[in-house]
Amino acid sequence: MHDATPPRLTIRRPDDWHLHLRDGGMLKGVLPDTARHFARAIVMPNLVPPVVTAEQANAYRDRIMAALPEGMTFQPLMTLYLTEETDPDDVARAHAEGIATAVKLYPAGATTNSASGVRDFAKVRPVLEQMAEIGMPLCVHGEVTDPSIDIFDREAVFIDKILKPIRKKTPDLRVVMEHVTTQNAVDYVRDTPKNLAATITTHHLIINRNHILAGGIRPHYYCLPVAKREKHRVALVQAAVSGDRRFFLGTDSAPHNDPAKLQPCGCAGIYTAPVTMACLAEVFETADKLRQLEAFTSLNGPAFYGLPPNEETITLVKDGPFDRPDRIETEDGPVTIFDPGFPMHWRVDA
Ligand code: OTD
Ligand code: ZN
Ligand code: ZN
Repeated sequence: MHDATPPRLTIRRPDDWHLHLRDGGMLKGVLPDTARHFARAIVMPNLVPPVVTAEQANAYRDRIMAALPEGMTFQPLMTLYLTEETDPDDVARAHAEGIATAVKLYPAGATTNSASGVRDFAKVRPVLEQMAEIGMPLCVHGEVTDPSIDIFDREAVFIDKILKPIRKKTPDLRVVMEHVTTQNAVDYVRDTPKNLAATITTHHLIINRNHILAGGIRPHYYCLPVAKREKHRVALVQAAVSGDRRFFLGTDSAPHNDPAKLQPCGCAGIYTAPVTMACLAEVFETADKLRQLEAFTSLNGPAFYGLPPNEETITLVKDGPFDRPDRIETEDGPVTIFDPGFPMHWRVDA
C-alpha cells in the first residue's frame, strides 16, 4: 500500500487574525514564514514605541511591504494601539481611509510592550463609542493586571470585571477576545449572540500548563496569556473544531530571539508561524474534524471582519512524518520554532 496517494486537503487560503511581525531585522526574518501560507493578517501594534496613530500605522505598513520578498503576496491589516490619549477622530479617519482595520486594547502591563495601554477605562469611552458607531472592531487582550489576582485567573476575572461592563455600556461595539485560553471565555463567547468573537492560537490548542512546568521549565512554551489546565485546552479545541462562526484562528505568533527567551526573566511569546498549518491539520484530524479546518482558518475570520474570504486555495498533503525545523536565523538572532510535541504528518504543498 506504500504507493497509495497520500490524503490531500484543499482549502481557501487562510488568514491570521492575530500576529506579531515586529520591525527591522526580525520583521525581515519572520514575514516570509507567514506570507508563505497566509494571505492576510491582523498585525499587532505593540512595537517600541507602539503604533498609536493612523500616520504610524501607515508607516509601519510601508515597512512591512518593503520587507516582503519579491514574488510573495501578503496584505497586512493594521491595528492602532489604544492609549488613554487616543483621539477618536484619528481612529475614525484611519478606519474611513482603510489605514487601520481594528483597534487593540491592552490593559497596561498585561503583556509584552503594553506599558502604554489602558489603566483607566473611563478615559477611552469616547473612542469606544466612536468605534461602535462606525463599526470598527476592538481587539482585546483580556487579562486583568491586578497583581493580587492569580495569573491563571486573570482572563476569567477580566471577563467579569472589565469586558462585561464595557459591552453593557457599548453593546454595538464589535469585540474580538484575542487568544482565549479558558473554558470561561469559550462559554462567554458562545452565550453572546452578537458583536463578540474570539481568536484561538495554535499553541493553546496543543499545550497545557504541564508543558511549561512539568519535568523542567520550558521557556519556549511560555507566553501570555499563560496556558491553563488540560480541561481548558480541551474546551478550546472543541470551540475551534465546532465550525461556530465566532471562533477563528489568530496564531499570536510572537517571535523573540533565543537570548531574550533563555534568561532568568525570559520574554513571553511563542513562534508558531512556520508550523501553524501543519499543527492545526494534526489537531483537527485527531478530533476527526478536518472538514472544519477551513471554517476556522479561512472563513469565520473574514465573516466577522466583513471581508470576503480569499479566492486562492492552499493544499495540505499528508505524506509525513517530516522533520520540523528547530529554528530560523534572523538578523536579530535565532528564533526557536514551536515544537508541538507530536510528529507532524501534514505539510502545505508548495
Ligand atoms: N503574548 N507575547 C507577545 C504578545 C502576546 O498577549 C499577546 O498578544 C509579544 O511578545 O508581543 C505573548 O506571550
Ligand atoms: Zn495579547
Ligand atoms: Zn499577541
